[in-house]
Amino acid sequence: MVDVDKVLDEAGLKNALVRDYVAHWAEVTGAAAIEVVNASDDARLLAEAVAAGELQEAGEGRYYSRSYYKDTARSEERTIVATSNPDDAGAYNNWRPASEMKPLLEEKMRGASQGKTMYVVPYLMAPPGSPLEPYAAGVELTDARTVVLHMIRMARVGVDHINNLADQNSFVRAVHVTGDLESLGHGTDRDQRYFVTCADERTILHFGSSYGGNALLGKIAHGLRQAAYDGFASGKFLAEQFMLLGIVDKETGKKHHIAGGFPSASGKTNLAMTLAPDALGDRYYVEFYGDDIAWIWVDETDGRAYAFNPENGVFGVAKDTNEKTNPTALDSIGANSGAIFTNVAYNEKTGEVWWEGKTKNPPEDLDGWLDWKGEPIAKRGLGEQGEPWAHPNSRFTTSLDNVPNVAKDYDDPRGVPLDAIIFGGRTRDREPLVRAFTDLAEGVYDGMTLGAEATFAAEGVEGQLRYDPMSMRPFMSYNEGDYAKHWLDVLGRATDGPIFAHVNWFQRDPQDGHFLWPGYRDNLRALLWLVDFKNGVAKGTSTPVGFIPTKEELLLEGCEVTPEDLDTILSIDVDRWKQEMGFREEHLAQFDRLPEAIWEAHRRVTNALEDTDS
Ligand code: OXD
Ligand code: MN
Repeated sequence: MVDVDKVLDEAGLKNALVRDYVAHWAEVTGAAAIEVVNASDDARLLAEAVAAGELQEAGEGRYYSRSYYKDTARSEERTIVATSNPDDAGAYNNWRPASEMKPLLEEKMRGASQGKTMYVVPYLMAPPGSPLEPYAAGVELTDARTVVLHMIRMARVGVDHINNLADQNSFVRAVHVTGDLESLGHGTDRDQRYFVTCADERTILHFGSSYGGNALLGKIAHGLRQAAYDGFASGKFLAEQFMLLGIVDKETGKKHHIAGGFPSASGKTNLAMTLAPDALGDRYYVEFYGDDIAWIWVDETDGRAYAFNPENGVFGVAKDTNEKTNPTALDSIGANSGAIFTNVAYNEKTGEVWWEGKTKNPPEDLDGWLDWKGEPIAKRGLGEQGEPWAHPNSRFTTSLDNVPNVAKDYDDPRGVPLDAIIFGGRTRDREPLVRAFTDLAEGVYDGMTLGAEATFAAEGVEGQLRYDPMSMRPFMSYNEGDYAKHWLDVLGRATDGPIFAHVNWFQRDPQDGHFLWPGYRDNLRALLWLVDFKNGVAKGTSTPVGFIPTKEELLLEGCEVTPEDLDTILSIDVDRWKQEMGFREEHLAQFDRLPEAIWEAHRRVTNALEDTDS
């Protein structure tokens, strides 16, 4: 048996409730050793992971790892929110009673870390000193060293974060046990994996993975699911899967902040890290705050909404990250960044890494290249030639201070005042470049009906979206009707609240399929219009679905877009919109307790469309 008290004393871990929690799970999991982690342990842990073969060196000061090949993505179907209140059940949160799930998970975890070290990772999901700090502390217990190294990059890690809590009990208990990955029955009816957030007890129990959001519990499980629940239970804040950026006007010195939700594969990380287009670079500078999570609240003393990114790093999708799509990301994972790559292709002779879309073609010389499963590319049979080298969900992990345009005030505990909240899906028709709403209920309604095209037509009806309310579908931790009401309540307190808008970079020509808008850095032009619109400088054109820029209001200098394409993306297709309203009605009807204000917004838009000629 490990002498838990001795280890915790030596580590200076004083919080008595954390000590009880660690002792309990040390006994349950049967771990052979316990180690308390601070961020300053990073270099030693990296060296140990390399020596143990868990990481390989990928050039100077960069690292490479592979997960078990069936353990590559967040597993929504195995993810459960468990509470003692059945009213918490919603359409998406796979609600179960806590009384059923907690004993089940304890049973799965019993003895499952035998022979391993249980790392105690005290962390904070907020800039220290933030008004939301009482919701941000946690202690992850994990039996995987690579998970610890990821947590050090993605959160603020160290014992001080929990020793000094004003309320010593205000930490999230987050237990991660890897399990025997090869015998978990992934995707079968004997699947042993469970990823459970016991939200009303602030306890997270994840069993059966060592990858991504299934294992780094500060990120999604705490930063989104638990925090969203805490925000609702306290009535104080929102926790959303949003990016956060700032736009500095160098001429006037003014700065505006925009947060936004995008379903997966809609370019959220690229937008968060964007730079101004060359032609506008003398005047505008874009600052990065975060690419995945924002916590938002209203300061009633000045009536403004504020936001911060609770994370300390970026866990970015590698696929298609390149000089054009995201040069900032490439700069943040260079030599000596300490970046960790997972499930990309790796050259065991040179330490280089590669993923689909990093360059147009894969490296020509196959010598030393291994695919994400560790198989030599040069030995691939004919039938495997077209197989991807990297897994589509392969990742890079790097800390915020490696991002070249990270905002100077990214860890300001007061957060930054929010000027706009945007939603953006991937839609090949119907959705204009940008449409803005001045009404809170219409903004929340737009978020609740956010979606992206199904990747395969077979997944749904032609033209129908896979709805992903607020880009939170996989992270909803309580009932969606209550969630919409909570949005209205929180932001309803603002007297100078953010404007809302919907953006779409992905309209295509129906004939030849080309994208009508160049995208990437040019997307800033739509955001600049939105800022002008909020400030009353641009007036836009009123349509049933919001205000759309006029051509003259968009800053188009140096932008390669044809006048015809511009006409299309600055207008609305009334017939397609009418069809969409029918789909939306069905989608919203699945949520009980949806506030009347949201239904009213839906009816207002529907009626306005009915009154408009096609
Ligand atoms: C996600 C992530 O899975 O951000 O959404 O990792
Ligand atoms: Mn995410």
